[in-house]
Amino acid sequence: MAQTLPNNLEAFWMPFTANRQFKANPRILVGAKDMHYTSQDGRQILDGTAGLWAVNAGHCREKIVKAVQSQVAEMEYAPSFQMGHPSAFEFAARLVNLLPGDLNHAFFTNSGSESVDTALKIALAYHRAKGEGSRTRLIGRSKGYHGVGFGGIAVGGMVNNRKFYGAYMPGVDHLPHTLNIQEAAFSRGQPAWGTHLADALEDIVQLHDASTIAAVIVEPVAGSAGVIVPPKGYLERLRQICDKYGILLIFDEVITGFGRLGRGFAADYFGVVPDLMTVAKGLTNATVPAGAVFARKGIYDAFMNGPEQIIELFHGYTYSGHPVAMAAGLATLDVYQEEGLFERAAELAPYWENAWHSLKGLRNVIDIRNLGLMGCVELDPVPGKPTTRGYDVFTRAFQKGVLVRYSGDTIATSPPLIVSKQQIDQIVGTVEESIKEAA
Ligand code: PXG
Repeated sequence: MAQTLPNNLEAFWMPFTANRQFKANPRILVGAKDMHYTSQDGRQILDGTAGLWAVNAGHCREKIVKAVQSQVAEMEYAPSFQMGHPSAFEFAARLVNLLPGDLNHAFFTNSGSESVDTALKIALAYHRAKGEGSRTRLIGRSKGYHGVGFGGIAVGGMVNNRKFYGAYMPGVDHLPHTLNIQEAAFSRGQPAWGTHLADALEDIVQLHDASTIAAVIVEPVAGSAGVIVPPKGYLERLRQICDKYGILLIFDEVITGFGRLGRGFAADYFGVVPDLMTVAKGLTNATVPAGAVFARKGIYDAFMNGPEQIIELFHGYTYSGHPVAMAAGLATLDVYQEEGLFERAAELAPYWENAWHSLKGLRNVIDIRNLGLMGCVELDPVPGKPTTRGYDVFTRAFQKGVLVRYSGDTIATSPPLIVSKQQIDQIVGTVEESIKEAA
């Protein structure tokens, strides 16, 4: 059903978008079902990115739509401060059942950025509650993306997300990122090179002393920076060093959570349980904005010690545990489970890997990286004009009916987990054609 384009695109200041470039040549989506968007000019666009790494069960799934419709009609909102409503407790209980280890508690937020800031605050307050208030330093990683709050950009490592915003938060150090095209280009899955990079945490401890360090936050697989897969043994080593020094390990699973790697969470996939985990996106299949932080039992318990009439954590959002988000989330979990979508992603992962790596040798392709149903192709930048080749490939693919993400000269993909092999071929084939045609 074609809809008319509003005749003025000026008022909406678009996020993470070259506004003038977009408004001169807009790409407008007006409908969505399963694996496809409908564009404003009436074309079916195969969704190679699950929206923004989020719509893991596919678009407009009937069960989720109905759950949202009925919740919004029954009780559209109820507070979670000093009040409760059943679906928030039910959703939290079902979520923690899915999680590895003793990640037994869920704190609800509205986005990945809020989840990150929440997790950092819990980490700081936890040490204080344990009588170790000197542990205030936070460690992120170069090329990390942890959303756009001041906490998230402080621990994040993407320079354009940081350099405009002053001094953000003090007391933050960064581990080196693990991308090394010279050593590990075209690795299938986890690269063999780079485990030693985790030892940089030891160096930071030697510099500042463990007694000053609260937490380390990393994406198990970096998404936004272009599918940077951890070297074999790297996350295990980070876990060991954190344990040795009493430092909390936070996994930011906003992208890797909910089946992206073919298991519930990256923590399951890698067999490494963090102390805190942040999620959003796939939590509600992106139907309603929502995020969460999961905490291990010992962390929650550390807060439950003072007088019972005192609020244990002075933190929360008007919309924490919003009933419509909880309804969407419960229905989303049903769909994931009834359709075995995490297992489906695991079954498709080898096919996905082969499809992407078939592009090795194509002109201008300098690396291909993949894990689970995440994949990316790194292009050699046009000399003196970084990002133009990535944009060229992205717009050509869109014209050919496939939505991919481009970030600089990296083309990234992460389809809904309901993708078929034929659709994988269409995504990869379209990217191939677009790379061949692009300057
Ligand atoms: N952590 C991670 C690991 C993320 O990927 C956030 C936190 C922030 O989530 P919110 O909900 O506040 O946006 C993210 C978000 C992209 C892209 O294509 C990635 C994200 C968002 C938009 C675009 O790289 N990730």
